[in-house]
Amino acid sequence: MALEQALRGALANGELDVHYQPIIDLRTGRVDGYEALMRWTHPSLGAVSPVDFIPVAEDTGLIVPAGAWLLEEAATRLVHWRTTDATLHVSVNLAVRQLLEPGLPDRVRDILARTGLPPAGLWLEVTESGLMTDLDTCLDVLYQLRALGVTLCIDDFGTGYSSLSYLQRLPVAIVKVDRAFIAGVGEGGANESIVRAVLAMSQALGHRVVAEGVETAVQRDWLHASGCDFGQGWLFGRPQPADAVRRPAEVR
Ligand code: G
Ligand code: G
Ligand code: MN
Ligand code: NA
Repeated sequence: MALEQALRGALANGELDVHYQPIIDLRTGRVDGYEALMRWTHPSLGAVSPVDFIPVAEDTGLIVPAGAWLLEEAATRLVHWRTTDATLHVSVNLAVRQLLEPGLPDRVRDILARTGLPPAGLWLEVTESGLMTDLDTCLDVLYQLRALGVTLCIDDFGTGYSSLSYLQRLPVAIVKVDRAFIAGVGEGGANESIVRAVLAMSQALGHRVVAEGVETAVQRDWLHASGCDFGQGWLFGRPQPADAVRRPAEVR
């Protein structure tokens, strides 16, 4: 189909780009790192939403070369940014297709070696729903990745299984709470008890928590007061091209 044909040429034609969205340490208000998000601008279609092209990239397997390109691009960028702030991290989404591709841990190890990014400076995000397609194989790969020293995150938490026993089996250090649950917190919304439960569960397992989709100061303050470690969302900054991104020096 048309999108698939167009996407096949995107990587070779230099149509892919990376935007970066800041992830804020809620205790200090400082930028702790960035999530790298893939963007595609086709010469005639214009900007194609990741919501439309990521699933196509996954189905066709194009996510494997595109994801490898993104990993290297983001790691290279971070090494550059770390010359002025040596603690910054970059967080990269991994589709299940990438996890299941043999050799991912080797690829990640190569990229870390070539770019010089310390392993802990790389966060890798996987979704609950993705892992469920082949949990045993995914777990095996996740353990290999963790052995490299990278930081693993469960993304979109709350939208899938989200059980305590499931979370306990995953070798992750970070839980990213889906933005659907962040709406209305601080205003007495029903989500408050859900987010409190996720925070308690994560803390019990020793995981740190990122709240996604933080749009207001009220949400930020409630999350901070409730013990959430990090926030990400339009309040702090939208995903932007590397040269436009908010840098850590701008304390807010
Ligand atoms: O950035 P928003 O920017 O619109 O992204 C929409 C969706 O696309 C999100 O669910 C996000 O996780 C996903 N996405 C963005 N970039 C990547 C990527 O590089 N890899 C994968 N697997 N998903 C991505
Ligand atoms: O699925 P994932 O969480 O990786 O994708 C993040 C998506 O959420 C991106 O599309 C990004 O543009 C979007 N996003 C980031 N911050 C906000 C926010 O504060 N509000 C809303 N509505 N969307 C956001
Ligand atoms: Mn993500
Ligand atoms: Na998410």
